[in-house]
Amino acid sequence: MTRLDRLTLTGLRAFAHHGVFEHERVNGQPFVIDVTVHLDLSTAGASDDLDATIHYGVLAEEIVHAVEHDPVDLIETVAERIALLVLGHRAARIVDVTVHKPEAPITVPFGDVSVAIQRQWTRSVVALGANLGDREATIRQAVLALATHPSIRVVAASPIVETPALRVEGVDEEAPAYLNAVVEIETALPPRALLAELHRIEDAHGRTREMRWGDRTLDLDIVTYGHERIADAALVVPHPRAHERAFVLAPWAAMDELAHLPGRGQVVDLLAAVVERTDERVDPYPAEPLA
Ligand code: A4P
Ligand code: MG
Repeated sequence: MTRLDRLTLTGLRAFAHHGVFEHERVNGQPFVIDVTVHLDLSTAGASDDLDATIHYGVLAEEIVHAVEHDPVDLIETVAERIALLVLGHRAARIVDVTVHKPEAPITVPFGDVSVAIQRQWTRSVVALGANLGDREATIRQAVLALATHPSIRVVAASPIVETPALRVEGVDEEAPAYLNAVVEIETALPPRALLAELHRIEDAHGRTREMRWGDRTLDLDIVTYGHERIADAALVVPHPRAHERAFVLAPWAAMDELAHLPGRGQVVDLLAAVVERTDERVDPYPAEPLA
């Protein structure tokens, strides 16, 4: 990671209609915002070039505009919105956002109430699979949908491979074969928001869910999210089966021979173990590079 410096805006004032009470939505109230952007300012300092940093005047206006539109219930939601906006600036790596609501409807005397969040661009590996429809076109469109999302950047993409369908009962040579690939992304979205975005892209490609490990037009899985370990009802990261699947490990190793799966080891070693143990085939698939 390059050195990180800081650009700070404090006490930004906005008038908005956020809140759970009807009178808050009708009358509005003041909100005060503090933002610290962590970024590398050395190039701007050496070159005196505004394009190498973030224009604080423009940023301040963008933040106030974002706060003053589209009322929501929670200042948490407002903070999340501001964080995504700030991280949309190319130079920003990490952002601290505090949203104060000094006139919040609290029935006892108080000085201030606020929430503070930190968000950052995080590396993540996403696996793609398709065994119905125009598989290659679907995978390409999914990568494009990721690449054009304002809070996602595609850093690297694997070759596309062709693999026999793995069912709950084992490899099924009779089922339509899969095309699989993985991409490495950077995202400003927190893990659950990233998952929601992947589901949205799956749904846009006609994904249905009739049976576990059943045929599908598109499957998008989060394999890793930074070094984070997550295990709740909706999301398990690293993906609990990635370490034992040739259709994830083979394209991943081809994309990045030094890749590491947190808690499991080097991807090339995991792949060698799977090849040794199973009859899962991974065939090259002739296609233009994904990214
Ligand atoms: N979920 C939990 N953790 C994650 C995560 N890290 N990434 C939850 C994505 N989703 C995650 O997934 C079911 C639920 O898992 C989601 O609602 C999400 O909240 P799903 O996509 O609806 O269903 P699924 O994919 O059938 O389930 P599952 O168990 O995740 O399947 P897998 O393990 O992804 O396997 N054979 C070949 N050759 N190639 C393939 O790509 N894929 C599968 C699916 C089976 N056989 C295959 C392939
Ligand atoms: Mg899935």
